[in-house]
Amino acid sequence: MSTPLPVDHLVIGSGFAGLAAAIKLDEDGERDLVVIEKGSDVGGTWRDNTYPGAACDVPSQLYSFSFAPNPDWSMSFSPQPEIQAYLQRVAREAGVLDRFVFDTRVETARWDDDQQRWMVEVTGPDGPATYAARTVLSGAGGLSEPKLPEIEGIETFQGDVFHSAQWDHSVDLTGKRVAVIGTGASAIQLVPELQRIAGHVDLYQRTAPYVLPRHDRRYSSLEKAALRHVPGLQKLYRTAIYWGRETYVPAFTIEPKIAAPAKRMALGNLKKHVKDPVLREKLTPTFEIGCKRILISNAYYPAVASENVELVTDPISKITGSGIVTADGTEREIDALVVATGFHTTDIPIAHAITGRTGRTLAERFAEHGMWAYKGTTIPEFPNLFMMVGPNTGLGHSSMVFIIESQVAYIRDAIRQMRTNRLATVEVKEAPTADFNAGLQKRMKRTVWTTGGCASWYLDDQGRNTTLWPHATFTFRRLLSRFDLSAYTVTGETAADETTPSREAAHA
Ligand code: N01
Repeated sequence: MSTPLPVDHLVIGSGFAGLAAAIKLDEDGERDLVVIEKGSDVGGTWRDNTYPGAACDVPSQLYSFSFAPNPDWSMSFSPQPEIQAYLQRVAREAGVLDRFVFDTRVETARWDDDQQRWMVEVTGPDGPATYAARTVLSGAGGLSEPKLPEIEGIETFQGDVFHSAQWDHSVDLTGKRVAVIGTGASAIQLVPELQRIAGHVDLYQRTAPYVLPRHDRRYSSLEKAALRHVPGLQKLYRTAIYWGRETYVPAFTIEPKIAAPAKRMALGNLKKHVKDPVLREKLTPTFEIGCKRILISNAYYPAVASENVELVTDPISKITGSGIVTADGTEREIDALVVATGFHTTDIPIAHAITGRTGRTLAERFAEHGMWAYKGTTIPEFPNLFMMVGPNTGLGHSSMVFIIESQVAYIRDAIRQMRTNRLATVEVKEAPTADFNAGLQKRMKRTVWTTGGCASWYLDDQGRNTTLWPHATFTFRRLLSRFDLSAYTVTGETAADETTPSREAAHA
């Protein structure tokens, strides 16, 4: 076995979260840091989701780092290639890329209580390696592991088949008969693109979503110049969008009736674009708006109403070598199959890879009570582990970048306090974690995600919402504004900690 490489901080993933952590820790002078990234580039979900039509449904001005404003967004809702290019540029300009290790996967991370370090096994192009890290910051993402549908016979299909998050650009779907399974946020973006090029599209819908109009527009050169040159303008614009979005929170978390105008708007959008009453009926949601993610598109309903698209609502019973069979016995032949069936959200793969102080994996710990964490970030039994986009940090209404920056601020403060107080470890206590989560789950009872009459990826198999944040995002920011050491059990540094060579020294 190779000698472990000592490192102060090991970050998993280089999406928005991993990148923000690397940049901000670097600014704090925490230079002994490595970012392990399984892909060949930065970007996370924005690197992976390259399906046609992929774009953000949160306004670009807010869906970007507060510390790296971009006056050059072309549209009010950015397309995926622009977000990916933005992240590449931010990483390059921050000068942190020399600490990124690409094409390398974290296999396991195990807490070694004697050494008070995380032993992190990775596999990269040169084979396996081990890091001995003081802290691990996971930015592995909540929507990173594609979820494939468990449908009888899917493995026997002879044509091309791929998940929306693993789009196979080598397959030309022009003129082909294509089936799409799923009608979530990804599907509604890719279906209009497929409809334009495919010969025929069968769209398999299990649950009809609410789809609002997408108020998207191109920024003029004048607007871009103003955002670039007028002091404070872009910040003001971002702030206005932020507060506009926060006004949605009560409709999700307190009283769904407040969302009645949004519901009317979505049904009006459907009525405007779909004239056939039978099709319209099939596309009409049967649950409260907000229970599932509210989608936005101007192109989806017109695409579904097109001649070359069939909306199939009969349940799928099996997939054959050449088509899909529904419960009524109909088989529809296809050349290619796109599964837009979402992600593993409440059973995140990284939880199986991380083993804490007591010898239990995160997944085993979560099995007790569902995914949980203190302030979405730290977990009892897992010293010096910080999760970004952890349990109950997801949003249905605003930008995850705001949440990520709040968590990064909390983690920076933790690391600062560890340095100042010469602490080797910080581990959140059980009681504050249990209290925090009891409060969240109590609050969940009245949210539309619980009362709205739908099944969604927000809920785990016990019906607990372990994914979303049920308050305003400014509440989250306030809660994480300072690392509250009193909620943690700590141990002091030993002489050995002080003499550990830096990673650079170990490499030299
Ligand atoms: O996945 P989803 P997604 N047979 O889980 C259906 C983010 N995102 O990739 O509703 C048949 O929402 C399932 O049906 P049902 C965003 O947070 C953001 O679309 O469960 N159907 C559903 O229709 C989003 O919420 C952007 O009944 C099956 C669909 O597949 C999250 O990613 C863009 C099935 C899955 O929808 C996930 O979105 C895209 C089966 N066996 C995504 N299994 C932005 O713009 C599942 N389905 C920022």
